Amino acid sequence: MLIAITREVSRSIAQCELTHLSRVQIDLELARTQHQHYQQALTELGCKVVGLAEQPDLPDSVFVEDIAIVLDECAVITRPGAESRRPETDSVARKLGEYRKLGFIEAPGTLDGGDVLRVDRTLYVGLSGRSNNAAVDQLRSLIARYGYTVKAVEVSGCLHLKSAVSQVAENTLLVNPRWVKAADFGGADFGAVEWLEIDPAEAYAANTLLIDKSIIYPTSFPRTRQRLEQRGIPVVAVDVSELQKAEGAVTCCSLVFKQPATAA
Ligand code: CIR
Repeated sequence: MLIAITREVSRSIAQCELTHLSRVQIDLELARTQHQHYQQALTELGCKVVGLAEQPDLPDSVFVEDIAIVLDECAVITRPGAESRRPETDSVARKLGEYRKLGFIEAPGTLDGGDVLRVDRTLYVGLSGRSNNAAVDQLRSLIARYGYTVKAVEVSGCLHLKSAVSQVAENTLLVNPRWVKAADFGGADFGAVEWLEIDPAEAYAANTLLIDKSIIYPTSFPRTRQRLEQRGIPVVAVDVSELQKAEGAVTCCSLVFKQPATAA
């Protein structure tokens, strides 16, 4: 059983952080409807959705991915790079504490979960505007005991590492080659992983949420979707236009992890 932690879209989402996008009006009701459809997609793919209460004063709190890294053995609560997002951690930590032992990133470390791409036992961490080397070192020392390798990689031109690269199948990564370098992901620990490039006309198309063998994927990238389907990757398409205006995507709206076998 997979658990997917989500959080209702905040009524203050119009005041969200924006780094690479200009502010445009967000339709709150539509954002909430789209978020419900996203949660339905998670349910259809076998997740039990655990919804956290809305945080009316925290505009970006729907983007729960940034607040934790959840592994089978533990969860690490981040210290988000944007100061406005740091109060989001308390309630996520309380919920995750029901499922995992917790570790914490501390100052001067800053880390957003959107910068962490796990492939098997390797965690790639994007050194974006949100995540720094101090956090990489802390993350490494928190999880090395479980046999994970933590590797910092350069990312430029986008908000997070997973804006530029995400996993779409056991052995395939979807990538925007303008924002990350394939060579950074090489090495013996990376085995025979293949790169699939996005359609160049769809810069934001590299973020997908892999659940088992299917991906949840925005409707707004039809060209890249065609590339994915040609590879035989099952796509569950969701319209997330309003969350995209807040610089969100599909990985960022959930924390998906295995329920421990011993949990009720
Ligand atoms: C932010 O700038 O923090 C939010 N407006 C968007 C966060 C999106 N998070 C993600 O893709 N992991």
